[in-house]
Amino acid sequence: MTDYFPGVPRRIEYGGPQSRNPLEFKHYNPDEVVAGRPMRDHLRFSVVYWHTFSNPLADPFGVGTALRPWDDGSGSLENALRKTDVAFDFMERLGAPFYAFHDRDVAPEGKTLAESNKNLDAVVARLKEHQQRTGIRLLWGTANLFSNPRYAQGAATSPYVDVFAFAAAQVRKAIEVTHELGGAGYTFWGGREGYSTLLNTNMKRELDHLARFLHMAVDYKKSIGFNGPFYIEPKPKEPTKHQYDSDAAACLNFLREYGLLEHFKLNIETNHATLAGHEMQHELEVAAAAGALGSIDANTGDPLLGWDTDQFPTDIYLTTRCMLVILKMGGFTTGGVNFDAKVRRESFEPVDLFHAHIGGMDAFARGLKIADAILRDGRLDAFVRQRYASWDGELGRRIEAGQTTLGDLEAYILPKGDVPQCPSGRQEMLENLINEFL
Ligand code: XLS
Ligand code: NI
Ligand code: NI
Repeated sequence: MTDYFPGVPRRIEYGGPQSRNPLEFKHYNPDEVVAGRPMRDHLRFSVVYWHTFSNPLADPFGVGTALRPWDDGSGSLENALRKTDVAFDFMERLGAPFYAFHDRDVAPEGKTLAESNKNLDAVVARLKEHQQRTGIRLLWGTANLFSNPRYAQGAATSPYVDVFAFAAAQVRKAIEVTHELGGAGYTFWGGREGYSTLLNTNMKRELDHLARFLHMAVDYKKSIGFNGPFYIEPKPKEPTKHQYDSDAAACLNFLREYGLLEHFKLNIETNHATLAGHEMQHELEVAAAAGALGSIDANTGDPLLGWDTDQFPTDIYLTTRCMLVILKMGGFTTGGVNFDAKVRRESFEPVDLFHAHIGGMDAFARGLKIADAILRDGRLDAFVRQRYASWDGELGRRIEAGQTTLGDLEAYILPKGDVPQCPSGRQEMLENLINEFL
């Protein structure tokens, strides 16, 4: 096979923090044990097919700039097959243990659903060979229910029943091939499941349909013996004005309301959290508190651009806070750190794909080491424990156990007159404490 990455070594090595080689890891050392597990198993890095191998780097003001010499832009099956070879070459050099794809990233859409399925089967056979040869695994699969014009008004929430049926058939196939490839999970991102205006929208009916759609997916998953979790990926807007899966709390409420919670976890994406007006740590904690933190789409936005710029994460403060939540929940099981991120339009060369992933992997490796050090140090946790210590007394325990009434609490507090001054929250001290470890 042609070497499409000249100058890039067959394997990106760990050079250590002193290395000045842009094609070496400074912090990601896959075999190094942190908090009882090798870094590789903590982080479970995954490369996304769509941004890394299928994104031409266009923006609303200009065409794609990406130089991808292996891609003839033809949309032929042959081109798609060649792309799989390059994708696995890339992932092998990077040492990424996982990847993720949409059905339409890997195989061209045909004129009919049957033709699209046939294309997909051909590519999946090749992906399977590559997986077996390299040991690289599928973190999750998904269906693209947003690019084709038929989905302009939604897929599972389309006002038109034939569109719903088409989407259902497409998802059936996407779950089937995910299972065929041994995928660890399957993701639903509701790209166009929302609205542009409520004037033409029956929201209640659309939400009922979405729930029916997901229930059928659960039934199908059981019928073929696919045991991986389903993930919902929250995002509040873009492309629609309002997406129903707007944030972690909204997703959890929807899943509970429709009796779907036991079948789903959440796949939390940093830039989506920002668009929802939350910090990533907030979204992770909401999901983790519900026992539903499944996986993350690791990227970041630009604070000065209010859209889903999907940049590679390089901010150590951000990755540290992600890893604090993930370590505290005991680490990933089926999920991982999936780079749903793209290089900038200005970074159009193939080697930029390496720089981007190496930087993201190093940022998460550092975040992991720093979070582990903060947890071992224990002062942060001790502070939070102490802050709630009054709840560990007799009264707190009784309230938490549901053994008190408002009247009991009135009888308790009345003789005291008022509550004495509460201790300081010490935010600045704790921010400084985190910085000790950075
Ligand atoms: C888009 C989403 C998408 C999902 C997969 O904003 O992040 O890439 O992860 O459909
Ligand atoms: Ni995503
Ligand atoms: Ni996104």
